[in-house]
Amino acid sequence: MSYLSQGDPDLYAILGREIHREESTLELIASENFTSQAVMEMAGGVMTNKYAEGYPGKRYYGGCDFVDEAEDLARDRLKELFGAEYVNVQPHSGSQANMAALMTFVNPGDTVMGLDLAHGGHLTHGSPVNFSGQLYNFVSYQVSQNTGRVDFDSVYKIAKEVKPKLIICGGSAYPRFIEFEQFREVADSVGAFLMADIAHPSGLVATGLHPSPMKYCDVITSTTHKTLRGPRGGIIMMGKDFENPWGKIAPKSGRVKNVSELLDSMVMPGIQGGPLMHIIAAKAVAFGEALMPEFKSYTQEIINNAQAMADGFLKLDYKLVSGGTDTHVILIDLSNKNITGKLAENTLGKAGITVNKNMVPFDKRSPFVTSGIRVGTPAITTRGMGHVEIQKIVHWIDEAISNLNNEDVLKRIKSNVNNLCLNFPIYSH
Ligand code: DSN
Repeated sequence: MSYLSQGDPDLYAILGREIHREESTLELIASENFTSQAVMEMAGGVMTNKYAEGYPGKRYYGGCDFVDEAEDLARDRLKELFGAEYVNVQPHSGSQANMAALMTFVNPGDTVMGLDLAHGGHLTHGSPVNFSGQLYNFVSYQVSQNTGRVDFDSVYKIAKEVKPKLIICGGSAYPRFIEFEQFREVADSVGAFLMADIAHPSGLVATGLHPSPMKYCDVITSTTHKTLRGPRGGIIMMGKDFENPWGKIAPKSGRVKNVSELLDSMVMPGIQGGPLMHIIAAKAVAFGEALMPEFKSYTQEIINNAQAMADGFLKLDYKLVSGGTDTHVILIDLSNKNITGKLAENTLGKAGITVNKNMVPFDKRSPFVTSGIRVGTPAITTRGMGHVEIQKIVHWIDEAISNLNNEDVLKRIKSNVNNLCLNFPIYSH
């Protein structure tokens, strides 16, 4: 019996359509994944009922014994997963995590450097339409046109010129390992703090398949739902806590000794109220899963699949930003294929393949049109797809892009996609 089908048939039908979409199409959005049923059970469970402003042992509400246990477990598992001395598991999202970290380390008006959005950065790394670009004086650095990788000569030059208080490394569409060590050298050369946003590769970092930022960065933020395969949410970590260097005052608690206390108080009460305890508990479930040996094999397979996919595209004369990938992300520059990112996204959608249009470095088109698409392998790898399926998928993507206006071809690909998906069920129950 489904309570939803009885109580709200409209939403039950909508949910059914979404389940069908997820089951019957190929999810290649690099930031999406399919959580385990255990994670979903916790995320859909009774802890959604509980108010628990504060932190374990120091709440503003009674009745927090069991949510305290869940949050403590989430924090302990996360520390173990990344080798972090400090963690905060309360941010509702990656953007909230970034907001709390920025508000702790810099003041409004301060200069901060971040990767240009069109070069693989993120909205919260200084986009003028985001709080980050509005509150702080962001100066963007870019990738080199030749290599598609961060242009460190230029990063040094900009840093010397603008003397940032903080530099953010990482982003949303950077297919290569984030160069934490090199960024540390730049940050040290100008006395800046270094923040890593590992929202995309965090699952790969957790399993040692991507370098770790812990010893290089002052603060690290991430989401929990991409390669880490947890519920939607954010986290903040520090490899090592350190003394509050500015004598900053924390909201509510006043003067505090360590940066960890500032970060905690900036998350709550600084920018958030009641934590989402059902999500925090579901994060704990996901961190437990990520500590299992099977998770390392899974993340290795994500990378194998992405590299096989990149090779397949290169053979078909697709231009890949940076020439390939070290991770789960491939950024395809479609300018030699005579199709915009927007049209490619729509066309592939008709063929049952979900991707997102994406700006490419030095893109002349707007973010609503773009010259590229971003594809990623975390979700199809969770389904168990491997090398054989990757070859088919690359072929179908190319066939669809080459037959934009041929509805029959698109329909045939959709039916092939559907048949393939039937062999890789996500939620068999
Ligand atoms: N929207 C996320 C992504 O797709 O990478 C970043 O916030």
